[in-house]
Amino acid sequence: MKITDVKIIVCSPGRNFVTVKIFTDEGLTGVGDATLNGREKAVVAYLQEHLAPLLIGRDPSRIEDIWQYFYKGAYWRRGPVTMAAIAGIDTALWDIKAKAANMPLYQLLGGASREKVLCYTHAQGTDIAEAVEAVGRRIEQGYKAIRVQVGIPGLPDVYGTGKKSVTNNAADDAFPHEETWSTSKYLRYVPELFKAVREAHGWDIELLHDSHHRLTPIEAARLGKDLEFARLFWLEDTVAAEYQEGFRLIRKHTTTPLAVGEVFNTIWDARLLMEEQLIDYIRTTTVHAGGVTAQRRIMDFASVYNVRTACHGAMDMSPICLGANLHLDLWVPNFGIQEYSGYLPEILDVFPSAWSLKDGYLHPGEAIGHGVEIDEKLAEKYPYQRAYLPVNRLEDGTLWHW
Ligand code: EZ4
Ligand code: CO
Repeated sequence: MKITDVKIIVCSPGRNFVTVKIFTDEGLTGVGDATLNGREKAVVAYLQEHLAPLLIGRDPSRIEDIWQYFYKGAYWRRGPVTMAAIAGIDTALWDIKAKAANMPLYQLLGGASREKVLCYTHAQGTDIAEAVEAVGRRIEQGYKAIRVQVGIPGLPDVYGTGKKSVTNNAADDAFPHEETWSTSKYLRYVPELFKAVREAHGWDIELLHDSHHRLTPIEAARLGKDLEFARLFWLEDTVAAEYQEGFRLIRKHTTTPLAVGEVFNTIWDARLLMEEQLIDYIRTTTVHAGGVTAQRRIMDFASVYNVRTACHGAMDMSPICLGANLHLDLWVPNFGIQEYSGYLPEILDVFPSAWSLKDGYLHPGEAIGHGVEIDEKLAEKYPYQRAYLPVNRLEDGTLWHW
């Protein structure tokens, strides 16, 4: 088999997605997600100008060699743009390989280790009462694990709670939306949130929380301690993860389980955290960590250190990324949980998907390949819109981590 064409498709059915579609001389095609929220066109240029031309005529079955060729062959390694581009190609190649084998992808990876994939979804409110109600609605929908975020009194809009943060879309004014942050206000309020959620909904539901990179290690340690009573499933992204040694300090102070890694793009970003068992869950995902090939390697490495998997799965990764993740999730022995924030109906129309959700569990489906396609005609109706993730400032104007 030979690769005959590579198409890079950009569409915006509610938010921007970059999709790689690979064509072969035997008529098989494969698709992969290459979306990098807010920097989509950088990945498109990387793919179009540098990678796609080097794929024509290659044997699509040589997935590992193609991965190494683009990773080592660039000389310039790692980074979110490079790795999202490689991921788009790699995921499309696994799709083709599984279709050629006439199997769902999870069968190629080693087969199912479980019947279904536990997921967590999001609930949020501008205040505690609203957040408690939102959790109740999610429980009624059958979810077994819920990430809860709340607005903080005195701060106009906070990560994960307002419309702007949820859509992450700045198309209306073409500048990133700006939020305001105060760590001391946040640290005082969050334990109140989880006290109220436990009082209202009891102990049978798994609860998670995301600090979105905003704390210092000692602040994260305090929050972890203050939340121990609530028995969280995890506390996510407490500190900006460039400073990985900071996790040693957090770990010494709290038994609240820790998750990190949605912005990681290689196995090396997670090495120290895993080797020293400083985290409990690794949040890398196929699109941002270099595709199925690289994500599988990270998952295997994690298993050596009792770290469990927890693929990032917010709406700004396309249903193709979720589909690929679900095949890995169904196979991986050290599975933890899969994030699922749901998709707008327009997105699901553009990306017909074999995966399904039932009673708080996902399943990749039995379609051959990874089971997600793109409706190119429909995608054309949703042209790219320039959009950014928000930025975040302290009350005195200092630019902070979003
Ligand atoms: O902010 O996907 O755990 N999920 C998250 C997400 C991220 C966005 C960034 O692109 O933190 O909501
Ligand atoms: Co997160």
